Amino acid sequence: MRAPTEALIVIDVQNDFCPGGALAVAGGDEIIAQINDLMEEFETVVLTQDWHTADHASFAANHPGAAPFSLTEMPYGPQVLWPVHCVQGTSGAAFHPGLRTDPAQLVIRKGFRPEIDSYSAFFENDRTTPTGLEGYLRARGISTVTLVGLATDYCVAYSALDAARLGFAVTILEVACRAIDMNGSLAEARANTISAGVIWG
Ligand code: VGL
Ligand code: ZN
Repeated sequence: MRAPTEALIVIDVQNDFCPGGALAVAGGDEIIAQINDLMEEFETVVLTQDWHTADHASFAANHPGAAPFSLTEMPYGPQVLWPVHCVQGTSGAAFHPGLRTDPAQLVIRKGFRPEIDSYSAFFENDRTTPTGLEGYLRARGISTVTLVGLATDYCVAYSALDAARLGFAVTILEVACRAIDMNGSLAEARANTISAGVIWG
């Protein structure tokens, strides 16, 4: 068992990020058994769930003429335009059926404001609008977080950067993550998180 000051944060293990899903990450389902086992080690387990409105600004389909995976400029900075994914209440937004959800005490939903995307479990992409996870972890005496899930180079990495910035000790357990890896995004995520003090374990 880990110390009670440690939390496991499971990022976006949802159908749309697994093979067959709308924004499938290669091998996304391969990590599930290991994540399920890992939940046994932690008293505090948090799941995140990407949870978009159908009119969400991060969807290429809502930008006439824009191709999925192209870049656009939002008021808060550059934003990748994604295929429609994880729409609230759809089966694509549901957790993968193989993922254990009973051990989790908290599910953080993110990306539900139509005008702003939210990769990180802590802040939306403006890096200032909080999800409330920081307060939850601090109130429970958590100082160390282990991050697993999908996708390594987007939601896992952004969560890790924010957690490190907030002063948590952070490990990305890479064997229990899978990446989108688009235009060098995985190498960039690795470099940025390592500079921020994140451990890749
Ligand atoms: C994610 C792209 C769009 C992720 C979520 O979970 O990494 N990536 N929405
Ligand atoms: Zn999303």
